[in-house]
Amino acid sequence: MTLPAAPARTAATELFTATFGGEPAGTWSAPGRANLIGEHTDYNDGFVLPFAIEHRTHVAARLREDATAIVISTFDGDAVEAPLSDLSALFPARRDEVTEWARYPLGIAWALLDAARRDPRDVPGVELAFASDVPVGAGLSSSAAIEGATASALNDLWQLGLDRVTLAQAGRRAENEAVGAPTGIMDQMASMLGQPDAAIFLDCRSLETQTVDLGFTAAGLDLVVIDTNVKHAHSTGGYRERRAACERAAAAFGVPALRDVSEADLPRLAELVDEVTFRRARHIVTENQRVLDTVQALRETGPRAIGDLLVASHVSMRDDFEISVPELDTAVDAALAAGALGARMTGGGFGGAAIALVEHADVAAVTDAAIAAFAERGFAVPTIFTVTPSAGAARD
Ligand code: GAF
Repeated sequence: MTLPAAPARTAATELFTATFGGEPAGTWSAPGRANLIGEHTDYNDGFVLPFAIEHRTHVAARLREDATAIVISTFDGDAVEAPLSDLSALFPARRDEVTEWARYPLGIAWALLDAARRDPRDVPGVELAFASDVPVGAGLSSSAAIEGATASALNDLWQLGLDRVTLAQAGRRAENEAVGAPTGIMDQMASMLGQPDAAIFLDCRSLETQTVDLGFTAAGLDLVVIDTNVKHAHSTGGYRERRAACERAAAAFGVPALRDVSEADLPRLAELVDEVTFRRARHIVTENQRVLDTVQALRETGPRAIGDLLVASHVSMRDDFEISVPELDTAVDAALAAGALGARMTGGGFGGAAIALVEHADVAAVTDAAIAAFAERGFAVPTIFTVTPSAGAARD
């Protein structure tokens, strides 16, 4: 598929030429994602409904004569170099020796070779130059975009023949073991499998997916992102702690994952765990049901029917899972007060962005309301833009 030339694509190519000389063999790209609903359900074997956005990370890439991987990006000036045969010693044990951003592409190289059962000595080295227009730390998964772009490029250049789900699994492994963030697989699947004007309904246990038409444009709606500019990182405490609470609750209930607990089971679970652990679990159990209800509402009625589900999801994250921050609550409240049909924080939480489903004619009012509400509370100015459900990873 041919994508229109994006500024980041040009920047990646220019960085490639300035660093390595000559032309890349090609450029590949993968998108960030917004999650419509289904938060923290992925690592509980549950359901999610994300969609890829038009913001992409591009990589200009070429094989080398030797067996070295060299990566460079516009977001961190210095090139990072590693012999391919060293990758399995570096990851995961010695990942701290690798510059933080470079753990993503080098981690992908490691995870892909392992998934393809290829000896690193049997593949040529690579030169990779990255540029991105996915906002970093905004909860729009800039990390899955780097992983997806790298995985697509290396899968083609090394002729590994891996399918998209396997590429997504390699991305998650790189994120978990090479970067050290204990995330689920939602972001990588959304970035690999995204479709224009549709969300990806993913069962995180079976990894089966269905495409769900969103039809925002046809319904006269826009999906507005309100990036609070409060940065978050999932390798740090809060995300890990929430995950541990979910695992505790599942173990207390005697099931492999909270996917196996229904709303009817909640009173019994309440007797088995402490109050905080119970609320963490209740978020997951009710959020799984909200994903199923959202898919049904989209299919049977259309996007105007999902506003209340988005709001209920936010309330659950704010009060039960406690991963919102005042800036996200302010964004959601301001958007709703200005007429949004629904709004919620998106992504892992502790910062990042909220999304709001808004009548096309109300986008300016929602934008103004959010900016005014942030100013009133003395918060940093939010970055506000609309996103369009877009295609997944591809050779450009
Ligand atoms: C982050 C993680 F990377 C995802 O796997 C998911 O858990 C999400 O937070 C919360 O839904 O984006």
